[in-house]
Amino acid sequence: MSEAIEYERVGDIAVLKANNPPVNALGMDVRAGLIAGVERAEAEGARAILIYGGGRTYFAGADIREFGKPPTKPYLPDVCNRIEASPLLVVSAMHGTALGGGLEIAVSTHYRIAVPSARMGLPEVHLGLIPGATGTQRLPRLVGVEKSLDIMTTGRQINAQQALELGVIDGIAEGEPRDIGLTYAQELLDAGAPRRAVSEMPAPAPIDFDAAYDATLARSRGQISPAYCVRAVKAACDLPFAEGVAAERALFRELMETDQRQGMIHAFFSERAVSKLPELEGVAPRDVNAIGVIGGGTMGSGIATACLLSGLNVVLLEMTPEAAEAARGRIEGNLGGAVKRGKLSQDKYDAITGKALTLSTEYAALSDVDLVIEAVFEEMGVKKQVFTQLDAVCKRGAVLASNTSYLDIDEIAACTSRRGDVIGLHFFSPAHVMKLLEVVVADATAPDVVATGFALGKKLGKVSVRAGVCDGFIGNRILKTYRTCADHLVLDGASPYQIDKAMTGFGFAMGPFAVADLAGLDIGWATRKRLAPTRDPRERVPTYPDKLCEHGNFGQKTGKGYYDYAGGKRGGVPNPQVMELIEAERAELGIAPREFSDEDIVRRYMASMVNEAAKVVGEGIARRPLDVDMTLLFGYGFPRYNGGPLKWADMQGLPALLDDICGYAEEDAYFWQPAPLLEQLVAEGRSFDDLNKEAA
Ligand code: T1G
Repeated sequence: MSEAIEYERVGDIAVLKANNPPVNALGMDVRAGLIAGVERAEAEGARAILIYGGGRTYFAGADIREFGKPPTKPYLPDVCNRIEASPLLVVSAMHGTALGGGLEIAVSTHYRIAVPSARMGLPEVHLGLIPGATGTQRLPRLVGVEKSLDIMTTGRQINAQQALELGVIDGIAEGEPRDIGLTYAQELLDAGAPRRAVSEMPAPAPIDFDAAYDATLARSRGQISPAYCVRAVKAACDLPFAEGVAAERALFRELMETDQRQGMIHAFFSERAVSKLPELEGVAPRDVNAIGVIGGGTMGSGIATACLLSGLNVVLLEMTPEAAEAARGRIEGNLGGAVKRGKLSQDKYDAITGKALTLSTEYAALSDVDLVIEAVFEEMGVKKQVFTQLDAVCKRGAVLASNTSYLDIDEIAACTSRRGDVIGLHFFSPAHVMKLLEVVVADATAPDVVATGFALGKKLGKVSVRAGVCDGFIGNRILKTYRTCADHLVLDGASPYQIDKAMTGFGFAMGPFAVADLAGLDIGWATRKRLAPTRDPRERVPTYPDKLCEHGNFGQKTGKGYYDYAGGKRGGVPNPQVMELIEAERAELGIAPREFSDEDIVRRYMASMVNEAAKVVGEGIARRPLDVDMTLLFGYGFPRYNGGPLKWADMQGLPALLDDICGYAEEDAYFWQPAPLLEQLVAEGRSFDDLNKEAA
């Protein structure tokens, strides 16, 4: 018997306990162990079988590490069908997160009980797949088409109470899974309960599947697996069970071969790998219980909100009592949103805004905090003043962090007597919502301070990425390049609106010009002015965006930018002044505008992103290609099903991309200088993924 499934007899009940930490993934040994356990129970004359998970959870799904490799027997659908076909009464006792194949195993058993904290779901769409072990055929029989499609196409988890109300489980009981399972199985035996095979239940009532397919595709922003769920569930209505399972298998296998599946599984593992830094192994973070935040503007109050929501005490410093109260208002507004969304109880809201938050105008109030995050005006002189004060008042060992989005952390550290304690913690607005945190490591930053930055990121529920010091670190540096590429496309003939449409077609939620309107055009304007004195004369920099700002058009915050929001239409309508400015500039530059297809636009935009990303990795600003991928996914809305720009590049083929870049360089050699790392990988026939593997 495989130790992945431990076998035990308790009276008439055979107990199969999963023992495959950390999440009882349904790897080959587990699958084989389940079948062997069922067969042994039947051979020994048991009357019932109890299946549950040892450790932290019932089966959390198929073993994702097996995907992309040749499937090994026994296949999971066959395991599910074999469990259900047993003449014995088969019971599941569920805890933790029964997900994907885990829930498919559970609904193949005849009865299901769960502890109150159990959660379950079919999250396969988050991996670019659909449930592939009969879930699309059994769940609709249990809960109906519409409820099962909601669970499958969103991939969301449901809690035990919701599962009970839906009919996914039969009961909820306090206690250890083994104990509540044995009790329930014995009750069923004593009551003479019949086997209850879900596959023998009547096919679910159909819906308008064409409409459901189209609606699902429309809201999936280019991702295809949610709509494939609709096709699989349709098979559950149209076909006998066994044929429905075959139809599901065919759809599953089709998706297994897609780039979207590759991209999303890359994202799944990279999201976990990105905060695992070999150089931090064995390095203990410093204790952080009380945080100081300096500056209560949008960023400062967002950061304070994130810390408060994570149970940390916060001392927020502002210049005046009025500014401090305004910050409190922003924080209470942020928290109030969480209460409205049911993410925060009123009691917790009261505790946070009552005790955990302290406002002050005196630096002395920071004398006892463990870590300070500065979020004041983005000007080096102001930052240096703040850090000089912090150096004077903060206790020894306090970590001094700046939330700056591009300024030099080494220069900031140099104005203190404790350079080892200084680090960058770059949050993204809104800081209590956006998951990305760039942990910017300066030359002198101590390893335990880096570890503290990552520990804080984990506590705040962030995806933390280690970044080196350069203008814009990882994300904003790459953003500046692909935004410039978009500006060049506009000068040469494309319109901002065509570019936005092309990039939303690629999978971004918003195109670059709509994003600029959202963030505020004055930010880019200030950056261009800041960089102008040191700009290389070969750099093509359009002037139409500056003219747009000079007319007071800063985007959504002023009601007009690339788009005009006056009509209240979501997303606004094109602002006619923009094309006038663009056409005037083209005329001034003697540019005859040319046609670009959407494909041309995507190709250039992405080539510029990949090229700069390769420079960022090559220079060591990002440790690995996956660090760039996670930065773009969690901070810049890069479509998850493409895995990230460098995963996408690998799937496109690096030689073709390099050829494109060399071709574009003939038009503008300065902007399109190929990244040395990209040239090296192409010369050596390697991929960015190879670098990820080497760095693991
Ligand atoms: N396979 C392999 N490894 C897995 C895994 C899985 N399904 N789930 C987690 N891990 C690893 C993870 O990489 C990490 O490894 C460690 O376990 C802890 O995970 C046929 C096709 C269960 C909610 O999509 O959602 O079934 O980094 O850090 O925050 O229809 O893991 O320590 O080396 O995330 O407590 C469907 C995916 C699969 C569930 C726990 N199931 N996992 O979260 O820990 S497809 C899923 C999760 C499928 C069938 C289809 C979460 C979790 P390491 P963690 P956590």
